[in-house]
Amino acid sequence: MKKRFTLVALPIVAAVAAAVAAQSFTDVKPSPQQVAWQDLEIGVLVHFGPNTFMDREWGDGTADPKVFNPSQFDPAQWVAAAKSAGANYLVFVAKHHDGFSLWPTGQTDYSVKSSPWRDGHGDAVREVADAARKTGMKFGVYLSPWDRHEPSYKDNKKYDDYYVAQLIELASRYGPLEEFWLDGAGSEGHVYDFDRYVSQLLIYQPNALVFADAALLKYGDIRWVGNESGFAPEENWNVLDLHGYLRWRPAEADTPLRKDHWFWHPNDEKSLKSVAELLDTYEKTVGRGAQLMLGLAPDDRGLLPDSDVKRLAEFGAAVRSIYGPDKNLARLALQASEDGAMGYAAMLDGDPDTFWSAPPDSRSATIELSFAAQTTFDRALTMEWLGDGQQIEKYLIEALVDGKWIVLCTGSSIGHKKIDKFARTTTDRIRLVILSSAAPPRIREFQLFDGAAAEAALRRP
Ligand code: FUL
Repeated sequence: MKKRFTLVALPIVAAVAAAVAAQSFTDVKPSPQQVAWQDLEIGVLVHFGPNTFMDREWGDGTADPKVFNPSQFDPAQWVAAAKSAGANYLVFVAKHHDGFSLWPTGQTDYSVKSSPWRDGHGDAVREVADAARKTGMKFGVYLSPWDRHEPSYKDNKKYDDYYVAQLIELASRYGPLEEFWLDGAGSEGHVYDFDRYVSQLLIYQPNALVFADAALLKYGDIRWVGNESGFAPEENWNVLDLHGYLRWRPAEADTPLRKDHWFWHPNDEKSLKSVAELLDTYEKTVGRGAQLMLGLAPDDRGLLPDSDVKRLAEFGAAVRSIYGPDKNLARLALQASEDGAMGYAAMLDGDPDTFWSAPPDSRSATIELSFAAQTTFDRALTMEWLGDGQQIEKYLIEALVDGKWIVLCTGSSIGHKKIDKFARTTTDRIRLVILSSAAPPRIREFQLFDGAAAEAALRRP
């Protein structure tokens, strides 16, 4: 469970707040890096270290480095498994709270250098980064501020120097970092110089996005969703308002593949989440415009257990069996486009790089689509174009059944992606009605799926 950082920078926040007082949520725009990151949708967070060998979640910093000795360390296997689940980036825990560094840092001997693994010449960060990039996956690191081993931790200033030196090593040696994790656990009471940390990071990695909890709004680019159970709120805005300080901070929902366990533990197969649970998590994270960050835990061999590899592949297949591009029934509307659906081609073409925009100055829209034949579906997927900020505030989806328009679902925010499930419906006409929007509504994609049969099959034991 995360504990929050204590915010010590309120005067700065207040000053900036005054400068942006006139802003509203819908004025704030994402950076190009945030837009690209949100398109990644699924990532994995890999925990591996002395804890893996000691049946522990939180090491106290006293573990003998000699315990770290995986016999079959193979990050290519982790990456392949992550890809099969649909993940597009990987964040590696380079140092957890126990202070053990998974790369040969020059700042301490408490690292892989003092372990028997690769005779003390290994560099796990390098091997993981290389394996990820080889397959086109983006790479990032987690460097725990809380350090239960490092003696200088007692002295704020000295520890800042230590942390910054480690951060510079990671930021300058391993190529582009997509995401940098600032985890807040255990740190209450300790004062960190976040201004210095983040400015140093950005010198070496100007495009890196910092993950942090909402209390660190000034330093983060991505916000912790607020739980580790794998869900985002149904109404999910990308902008956060901290006492008048408004910033685009998309949510990342981190949750482990094995319930409550970020590190591997022996005889723990029972905690592996089922495909149905993972699918539910997907729909409540990605399907609510947040990023899904799935925790993976290689075992003491340095491999993901077969059960986990299998589950990741099953999860990826389940998502594709329901939401795969070949299952998108809205494309049929495009094909049956004589009544003008062509005007909506950009939102029906399955290509999120194109979007449909309502006319300038409009604040609502009714998008009506006809199918050539009666069509049955039970869920919709809508993506808002966010380049100019998040605008849509209220919408509903309706179908014409027996000559009457019936409401299938209603919603507030749409954001990056919204999945709405409703009663299975057969119709040849459907409407997406944007009831209110702060600027002309813009839709990247509107898709329809008939997922009930595939979902029932997944839930069968
Ligand atoms: C938490 C940590 O305390 C856990 O051990 C884990 O690293 C998780 C992802 O973040 O705050």
